[in-house]
Amino acid sequence: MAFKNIIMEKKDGIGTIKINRPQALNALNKDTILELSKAVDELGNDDKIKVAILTGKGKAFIAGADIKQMSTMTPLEAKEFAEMGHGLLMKIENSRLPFIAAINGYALGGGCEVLMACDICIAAKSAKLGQPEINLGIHPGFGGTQRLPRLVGRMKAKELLLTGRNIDADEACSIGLVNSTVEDEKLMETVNKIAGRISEKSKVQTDFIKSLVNKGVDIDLNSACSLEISYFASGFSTNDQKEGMKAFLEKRKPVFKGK
Ligand code: DAK
Repeated sequence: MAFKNIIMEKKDGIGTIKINRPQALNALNKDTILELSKAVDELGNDDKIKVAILTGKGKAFIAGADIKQMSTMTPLEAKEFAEMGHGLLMKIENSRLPFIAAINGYALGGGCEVLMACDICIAAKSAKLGQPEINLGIHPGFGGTQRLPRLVGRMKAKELLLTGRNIDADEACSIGLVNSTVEDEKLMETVNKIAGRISEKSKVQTDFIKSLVNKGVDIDLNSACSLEISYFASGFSTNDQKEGMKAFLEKRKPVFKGK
């Protein structure tokens, strides 16, 4: 389908979604959230796609939810808007595809919340991240009060949420909010390299791993380990397991078919 606020590309098993509202620093209005939702569905339903990249055009990844649009919302409209945002982030989190966030600039408010729903996050050195909602007299509405403490711990999360202080990419990396930082001009090359590497793996297993980690961290260790045992066993019904082990024994590179 044709999109207005995003650009989607598919190449070599990698689906790239670029948010394309640079005039508003890629702020998330309702239309953009809907388009992102459709794009996430489309990539997830495309058998050829193994991994997705999310990035922004211009100097922002996403500078937050659209403040102009939010400024006149009634409580009911705010609820619907928050539900839309949560729906999108759950879709990314529950997608079979690993999502890599390429943070090319500002990732504030809703933008920081989007990156936290992704699986791997690489930031350009010049990126700025944070949850500045408190400066607008609100608190995060797309999961920031929940995912941030799970990622960086309660104390650090509360400091960032309560002060609304933005941090640079290196600090974000030091607290575990992003995986690594790279020089700005190396961002897409680095992210594409990681995506390329993942795209060669068994997509059954990339799906299992993502799902096990996401489900496992929210339940007790015993139940989580039982879940791992059952996924592990079902992996042995796949051709990819047979191919992976056969290739090892034959001293060659495996060719995974995702079955
Ligand atoms: N929304 C709408 N427009 C935005 C925007 C945003 N979040 N961020 C920037 N823009 C627009 C600016 O208004 C400006 O538009 P024009 O004036 O040219 O028409 C254009 O983008 C360029 O921005 P600046 O001129 O400000 O650019 P600078 O380089 O000077 O500054 C900046 C960049 C990122 C420091 C600054 O733009 C800024 O502080 N932006 C706002 C950052 C922010 O506060 N982000 C958090 C947004 S709040 C909820 C649902 C969701 C949420 C909360 C509750 N419920 C329903 C309960 C989520 C909330 C948020 O994300």
